[in-house]
Amino acid sequence: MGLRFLTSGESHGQTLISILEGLPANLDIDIDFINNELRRRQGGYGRGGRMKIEQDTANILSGVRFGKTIGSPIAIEIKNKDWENWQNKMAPFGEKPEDFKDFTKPRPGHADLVGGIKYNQKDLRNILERSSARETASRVAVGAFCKLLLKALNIHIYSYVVSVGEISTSIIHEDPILNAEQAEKSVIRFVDPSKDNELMEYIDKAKESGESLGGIFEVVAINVPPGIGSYIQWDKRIDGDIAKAIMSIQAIKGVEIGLGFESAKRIGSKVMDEIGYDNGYFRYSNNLGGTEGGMTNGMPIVVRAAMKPIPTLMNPLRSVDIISKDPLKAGKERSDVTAIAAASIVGEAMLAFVIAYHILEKFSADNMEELIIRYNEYINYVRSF
Ligand code: EPS
Repeated sequence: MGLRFLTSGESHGQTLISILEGLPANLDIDIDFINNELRRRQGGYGRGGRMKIEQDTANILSGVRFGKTIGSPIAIEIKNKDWENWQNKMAPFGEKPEDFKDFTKPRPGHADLVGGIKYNQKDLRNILERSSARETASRVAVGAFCKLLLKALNIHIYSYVVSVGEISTSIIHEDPILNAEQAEKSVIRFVDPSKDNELMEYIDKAKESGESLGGIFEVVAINVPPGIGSYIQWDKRIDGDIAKAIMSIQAIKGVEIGLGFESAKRIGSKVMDEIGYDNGYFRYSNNLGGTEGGMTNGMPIVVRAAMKPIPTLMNPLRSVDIISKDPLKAGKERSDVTAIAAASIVGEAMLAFVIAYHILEKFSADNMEELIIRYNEYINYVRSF
C-alpha cells in the first residue's frame, strides 16, 4: 500500500485529525512551513466569521521525531477553537440542549438533504458538520507534508485564482511562479491584483444581496519528470487521479488539465505539443498541461478547477422542512460569500498528494536517502534517453 491519508472531524467538533501513512523516513519536517500553509488556506476576501475565530495550527502527534519523519504513520491534529462555543451542542455523550433546535431545512446545493436520507438523520447538523469545507484544513496539513517531500526532489506547486464569478482577467503570465507571486499580493489570491478593488466591490455586492460566488483557480506543478503514472491500466493514469483529487474538494464542479474543454474545439495541430531536442527533450507548447497517455511528460502540470458558489445563501432558496414537509426557505448557517482563495490552496495540497503518491509508487523507498538515489538515477537516465 502506497501513500494514503484519512481525515476525521466535524466542523464544530473538538478537533480535526488526519493520519498520513507511507512517507519515507528521514524527511525534514518544517513545522513553520506546515502552519504557514494552514494560514494561507484561511485567507481570502469574502470569507465568513469563522476564520476570525480560528488560527489553525498543526499539532504533530506521531510519526515525526526531532524534526524528521521516522517512517511510521503521521497523526496531525488541528484543534477547532470554535469548539469552546459548541461543546454542549456537539458533545459525544449526554443530551442535546433543549434550546438548540435541530437543523431541518436542507440547503439546496449542500449535502444536507441527501446526506440526511442516506444516513437516516433527522437533525441535518449531523450531515453538515462533516460535509463542511472545514475538513480541508486537514487536507492542507497533509498536503504540506507531501509538498516537503516534493521540495526535496525540487518539485514545486503553485496556485492562483483566475476568475471570481463573472470577473476574470487577460493578464495571466506563461510563468506560473510569476502568477503565484502576483496572487500572493492580492486580497483573494487573484492572478491580477490590479483587479482587487473591483473584486472586493463585487463580493460586497453579492454579500449585500444575500448571494454567494464561485470561481476558477489554476494549480501548477513544475519539475515533475516524465513517466510518472502509466497508461497500462485505467487506475494508474495520473491525470485520472488528479481529476479525482481536485473534484473531491468541496464545491468543485469542473476540472480541466491543460486546455481542457478548449482542446475539443481546436484542430489537432493546434493542440498537440510538438517535440524538440536540445540536450534533452522539450516541447514547443504545453497545451496538454503536462500529461500524455496518463503519464507526466516533463512539462508543468497545469490543472484548472471550477468552484460553484457556496450553497449557504443569506437570501435562501426554496426548500422543505424534513419533519413537517412544509415548503419554506432553506436554513442559514454562518458561511463564506466565496472561498475560492482557500480552494486554490486546497488544490495545491491535493495535487501535491497525488504527485507524491505516484512518485512513491514508482520509486518505492522507505527512507529519503534511498528515494533520492533512485530519483536522481532516473533523472540521469531520462536525460540520456
Ligand atoms: C470552513 C469553516 C466553516 C465555513 C466553511 C469552511 O466554518 P463555519 O461553518 O463555522 O462558518 O466557514 O464551510 C462552508 C463554507 C460550508 O459550507 O460548510 C473552513 O475552515 O474553511
